Amino acid sequence: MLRYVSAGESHGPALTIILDGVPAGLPLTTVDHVDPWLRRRQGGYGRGQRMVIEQDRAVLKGGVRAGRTTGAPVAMEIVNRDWANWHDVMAVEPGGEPRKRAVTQPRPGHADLAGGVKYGHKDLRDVLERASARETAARVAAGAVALRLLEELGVAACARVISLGGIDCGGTMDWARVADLDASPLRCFDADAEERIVDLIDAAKVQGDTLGGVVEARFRGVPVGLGSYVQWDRKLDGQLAQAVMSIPAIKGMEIGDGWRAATLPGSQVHDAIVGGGARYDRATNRSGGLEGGMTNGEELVVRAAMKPIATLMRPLPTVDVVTHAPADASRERSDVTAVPAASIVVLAMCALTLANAAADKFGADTLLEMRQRLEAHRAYTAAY
Ligand code: EPS
Repeated sequence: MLRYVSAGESHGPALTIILDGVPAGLPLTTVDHVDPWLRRRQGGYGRGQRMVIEQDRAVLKGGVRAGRTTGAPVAMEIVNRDWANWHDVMAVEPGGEPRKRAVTQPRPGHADLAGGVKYGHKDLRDVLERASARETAARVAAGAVALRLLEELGVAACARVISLGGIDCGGTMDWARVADLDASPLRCFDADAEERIVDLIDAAKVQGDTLGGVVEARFRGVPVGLGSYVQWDRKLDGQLAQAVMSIPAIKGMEIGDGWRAATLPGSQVHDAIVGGGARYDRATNRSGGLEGGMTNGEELVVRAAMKPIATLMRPLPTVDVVTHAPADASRERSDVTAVPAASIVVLAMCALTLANAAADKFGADTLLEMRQRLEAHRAYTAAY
């Protein structure tokens, strides 16, 4: 089993990542395999000042020797460069009361109020520092290791933006152009729509507002039979939903045609099985590569809806948790939109889920054993 946990605050010294269950023998360096994903997460038009300060890099702290995983937990750290500006506010030592830069005016839509009530904080910074989407950098570092493992198993991945601020920019999926997405300010294939969206983001910034959108993660080369139908918590669609819905600001997710499928008759929703002679193909891939909670060998297509970021420069009404007087919600430095970044985070979380399912099916102590089992599975599938 692949298990991921993280720790660390947005303006604390660092984010700490532990990934347990990575097989031994996986070639892994942060420079080649993790940092490029961290860079992608930092990018995208509409990001705020924080992304100017940070140049996220992962430092391996355990589980790797001489560029190969050992089978021990993989530990990584991402230093927060902004920590240098927050020492006095975020110091771990006792003292420092009254606290500097205390937050008492909870932002609607953020974890502030419910988190303050739940953990008994009146300085809501104790909540927002961990609830901050900064934590998604840790997810991406862990996801990058999962992507590395999936790559070794012959799985290719792509993250892109489908719409932003209500403007569609999906265009046609094109695996040959996946590298171009890194050069696109919005990680999309439609350059015309992109220009209009950039204008929309500029306008939202002037208005002190924020924008959401829809992102997509795709995987191809996924073996048949990851996940299972036999028990509710082994269904891969359910596991993907947990992984994706846990990302800050994600409010919906779908697999394949998803919500649209609910509006169509069954004949236009399901994918005809074609072929012959132990060869099974699909005429379409409306199910997005998942049937009965299992991968079916088609491309896995997951989409997620991100709401606009809750920190508004023109804030919504709130109530101060100390004075109990009506107030404007607190303003923290933030992004106008982080939808392109969210595509990378969704990809990372799906990769962790898929890698876990692969470890479950082909599970082994070493990458070599895992590949041998995958090869045997491919031979069996081809003759089924
Ligand atoms: C983020 C870091 C944060 C925010 C943003 C995403 O840094 P700071 O609070 O210092 O500006 O820019 O977080 C949020 C929008 C949020 O609501 O938490 C990051 O690393 O992605």
